Amino acid sequence: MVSSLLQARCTQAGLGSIYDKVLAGERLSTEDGLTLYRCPDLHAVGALANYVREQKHGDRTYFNVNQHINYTNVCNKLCRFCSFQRLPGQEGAYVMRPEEVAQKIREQLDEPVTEVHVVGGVYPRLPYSYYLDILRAIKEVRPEIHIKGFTMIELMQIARNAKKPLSEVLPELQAAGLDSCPGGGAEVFAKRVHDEGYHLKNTGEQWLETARTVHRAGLRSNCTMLHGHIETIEERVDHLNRLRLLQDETGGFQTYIPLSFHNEGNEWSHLPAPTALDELREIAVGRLLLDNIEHIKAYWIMLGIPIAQTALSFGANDVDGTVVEEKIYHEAGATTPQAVEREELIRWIRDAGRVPVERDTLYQVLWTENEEVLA
Ligand code: V47
Repeated sequence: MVSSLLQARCTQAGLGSIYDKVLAGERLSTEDGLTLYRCPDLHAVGALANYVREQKHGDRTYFNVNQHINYTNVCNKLCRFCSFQRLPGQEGAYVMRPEEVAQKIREQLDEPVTEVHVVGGVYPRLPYSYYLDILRAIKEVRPEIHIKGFTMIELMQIARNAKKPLSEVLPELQAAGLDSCPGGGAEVFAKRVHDEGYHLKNTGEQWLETARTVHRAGLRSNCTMLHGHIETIEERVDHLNRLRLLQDETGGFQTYIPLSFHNEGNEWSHLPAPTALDELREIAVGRLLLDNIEHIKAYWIMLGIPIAQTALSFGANDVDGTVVEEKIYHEAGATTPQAVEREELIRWIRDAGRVPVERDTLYQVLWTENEEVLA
């Protein structure tokens, strides 16, 4: 949108001073964040976020060819929003042996997969050696693959099992094959939400401290916020502020992914799930408040394809990847496919009026049909 039109739209929507700050490259405040959440004109919020997206990335929209491995669903954290977890011995509980993990990688050898996303439940009976073994098993089958593995909560448990500080464990995980970390498990940092929804899990402070240690070890990671359940907009802005502060300090976050609550098969099934409009607003607010995080991901598995496409005009510049066998959202009621072909992903991005760019996990460009967009 031409900036005078955008200015008029924002002024009309009560976002005049936020528009001025965004154009001047000034950081938005907590109050600005609340204004963006309260603004009835979602399209004005989205247009402003789209302006920032296009300033930073033009039409470029990143995707990768990736595979998910959820090595266990056994978990002792009993998070009320989670549909994936099982207790030991419960029907459907599983732990994959390292050979089974290797087999999953082997099954995709004919595909141009560049990343494997490895996460699981927190199961304290798994010895430290198990985690090293699954990393090694993956790299043995596909040495060049990038392993994006273990959320902050898994890393805390791995260090506990290793009986060593995380700063000593990380180099060993890296030597076994770990290349970066995903952004899950952050939920909402506020203590009230933590205590009501996931009191056995790491606190917000512990998640942030673990991410700090990960970044200091030279690993990049992503970050998330699980929105649309019992949290307030004040608690969302607080969460985003805390991510922004840590990013100022470490610069280690690559991508922010707002995760929208899915309400099937968990203890919060009575709560209404967020609407498409809530999801688009979350993408836009993330883009506007997180001025120091380069990439905003519209995770298509969670949003569905039409909303992910729309999100590409509300601030998002990444759609995640081909995925291959997503479990966490499908247990919670997602109706999207569990995987998509690379060509189809490219077509969706094109159909949304953007230019597809295949990346590796660290955003090195691997392919694009239009080199001009990279200039
Ligand atoms: O940690 C669990 C969330 C996360 C539900 O880093 C739920 O590139 C909604 O973090 N409704 C896992 N959310 C997914 C995740 C992720 C996904 C894609 C890419 C990346 C990345 C990270 O999903 C969990 C939790 O925060 N979650 N249950 C649910 N019912």
